[in-house]
Amino acid sequence: MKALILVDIQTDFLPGGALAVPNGDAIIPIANRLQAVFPLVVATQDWHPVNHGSFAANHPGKTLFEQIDLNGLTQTLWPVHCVQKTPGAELAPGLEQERIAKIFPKGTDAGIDSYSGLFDNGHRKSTGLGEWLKAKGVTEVFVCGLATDYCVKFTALDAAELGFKTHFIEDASRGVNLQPNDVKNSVAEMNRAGITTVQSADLLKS
Ligand code: VGL
Ligand code: ZN
Repeated sequence: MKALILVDIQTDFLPGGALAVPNGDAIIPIANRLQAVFPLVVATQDWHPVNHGSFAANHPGKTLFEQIDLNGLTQTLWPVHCVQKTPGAELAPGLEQERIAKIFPKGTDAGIDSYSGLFDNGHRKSTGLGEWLKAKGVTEVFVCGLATDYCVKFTALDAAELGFKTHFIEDASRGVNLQPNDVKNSVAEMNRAGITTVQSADLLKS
């Protein structure tokens, strides 16, 4: 069975949000159309406590987008975003949610970030998404959302590593590009890991 994984399509990642992804809102109508052609749809939700270690504000003297060591892992410092129970952490208001079977929160532990929707950045704990998909009989996943160069990429890489046939839906994703080629390099990295790049039109035409 095939599943669609909607990664972090949340208010804080949309234009005007705390960690806005350029043109992030452009993916919402595409994500809505895609949901109709999948038998199973799941979503991930960046869901940080206010004291999260990925927030620059929690490291006095450090600046935004600087890299630090956080409990043994390299961590980019982000603006405060997707704080649990705040409006910015909600799934985007325009995203249809009736067909989302389950939402998997991630980044809930203050001491470690979780770009992937499957495991934290140290691969120490599972979110349960991989096990849940396997229990449903899913063998093939299609990943899209925000942001291509962080949470989408790491979700797709982990899914491929778990043995799912994995696809990246390019036009249903947008990236941050802290460095100008980050998105391009991320797509290449996914492709090298055996993840195929597809466009929404390829999935919607059949
Ligand atoms: C994300 C940076 C920090 C993402 C989440 O969803 O791609 N990026 N937290
Ligand atoms: Zn985050």
